[in-house]
Amino acid sequence: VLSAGDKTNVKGIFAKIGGSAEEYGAEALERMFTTYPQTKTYFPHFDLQRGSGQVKAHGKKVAAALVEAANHIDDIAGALSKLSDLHAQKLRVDPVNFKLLGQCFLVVVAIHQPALLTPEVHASLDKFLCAVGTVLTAKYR
Ligand code: ZNH
Repeated sequence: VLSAGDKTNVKGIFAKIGGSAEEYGAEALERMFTTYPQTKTYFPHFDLQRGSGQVKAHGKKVAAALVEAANHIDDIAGALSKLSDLHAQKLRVDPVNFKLLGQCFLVVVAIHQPALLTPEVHASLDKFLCAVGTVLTAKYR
């Protein structure tokens, strides 16, 4: 469960990241595909080469969903309800992969914003990304 402090930290870091979130989303995906090649199996229809326009566009969508979740941090399930349906009914991404992408996103933030990612903010962002993963896999059965 995200504490009041976690919520403040998460909103704060997204505010500071601003428009770079889109880039970070794409970089996190690239990092995930390189580090955990098994994750590529969900994207057989994508060009997954470095600098791929499809990965950039997808990174933008993922980042937008994270920003949306951060903006509705008291009701992440409501904010991502449609996306949760999509992942459960259509995409059926194995839940372990959400942890992998979350870790990659943390690494990307750490690389670009080392000063912002204090241990407290790191812990809060980690909890938040886990919460998003939980929501996106909540409707699996
Ligand atoms: Zn996912 C899709 C988000 C994770 C896989 N996604 C998607 C989208 C979004 C997202 C926003 C779009 C939708 C529409 O279009 O409507 N994801 C997300 C998030 C996360 C995720 C936020 C966390 C954090 N995913 C994930 C993972 C995976 C995935 C982990 C694997 C590995 N997704 C996916 C796919 C898709 C998606 C496959 C589809 C794509 C296309 O386009 O086709």
